[in-house]
Order: sequence, then structure tokens, then C-alpha cells
Amino acid sequence: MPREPVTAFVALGANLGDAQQAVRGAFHALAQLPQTQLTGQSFLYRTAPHEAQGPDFINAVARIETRLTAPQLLDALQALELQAGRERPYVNAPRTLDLDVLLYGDAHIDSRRLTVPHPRLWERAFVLHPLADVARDRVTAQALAKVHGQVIERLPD
Ligand code: PH2
Ligand code: MG
Ligand code: MG
Repeated sequence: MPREPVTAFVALGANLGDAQQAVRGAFHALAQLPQTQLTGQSFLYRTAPHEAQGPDFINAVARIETRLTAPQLLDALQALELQAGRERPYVNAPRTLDLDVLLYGDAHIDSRRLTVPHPRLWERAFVLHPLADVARDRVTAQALAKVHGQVIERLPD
């Protein structure tokens, strides 16, 4: 039996190499995933590293409709990170591309590989602002107020 599609949200981030190009390319790559449609693209944001070192990040959020299971989606995102040359020399090292599952329908997942909703979603301006672009109803003004003060700049379209 084919599965019903699920609405999921993916955070995109990069702060090594041509980060804007990496994030725009990642939107394109998400649109090509099997059993998946890209249904929303946030603006791109330049953001200060949050609990991390290195250059500023480019961040964004994608909305997808997918028939992939959450572990299949994670596999697909990790494959795209590798294709973009991702290396993990240490925790939160600068990266050519980071793709994180933020939300997968209404699922609560707590496995060894994957925690959904993303545990730090509500602490991060670099996630909440682009998420609000593609899921206005999921991000309240109070949530945005809590991350006020984190440096984030919306880039022109
Ligand atoms: N990702 C992190 C840690 N810190 N800071 C910004 N601004 N953007 C990120 O994508 C980011 C971060 C861990 O994945
Ligand atoms: Mg991340
Ligand atoms: Mg990640």
C-alpha cells in the first residue's frame, strides 16, 4: 500500500565555501528526491554562528511533501550532505552543507539517529525565522520574541 504523503520541514545551513550556492543547490536537490515534492522555500538568511565557531552561516528552511519514512528521509539528507563535501572533524565544525529534519508531520521521534521535533528548534533564530516563512502557523510571535537578539539578516531574493 502506498503511504500517505507527510508534510516535513528541513533546515538548511552552510558556512564553508560558497554557502549561498550550497543552500540554493540543496533546495534543488530536495526537489529531486524520490517520492518527494518541494512545496515551500524560505528566504535565505545570513546568521551569526550560534554556539559554534567560524564564519557566518547561510540558513533557510524547506517544506516538503514526502512519502519517504523519517529514517529514509534522514538517509537521503545525509547523502546530499556527503555529495556537498560535508566532513565532520569535530562537533559543530564549519560545514559545506547541513540538512536537519525539523518536523515530520506531527511525529515525535526519539531514536538513536533522529530526534523530531528538532530539540533546539525553539532556541534558534536561524531556524524560526525561515520556518515562519514557510509555516506561518507553526511559529508564534512569542516564539520569535524569545530568540530576539540573535543576529540574523534576511538576504534579498
Ligand atoms: N548550526 C549549528 C550550530 N550553530 N549557527 C547558525 N547561525 N546556523 C546554523 O546552521 C548552525 C549554528 C549546528 O548544526
Ligand atoms: Mg544542524
Ligand atoms: Mg545536522
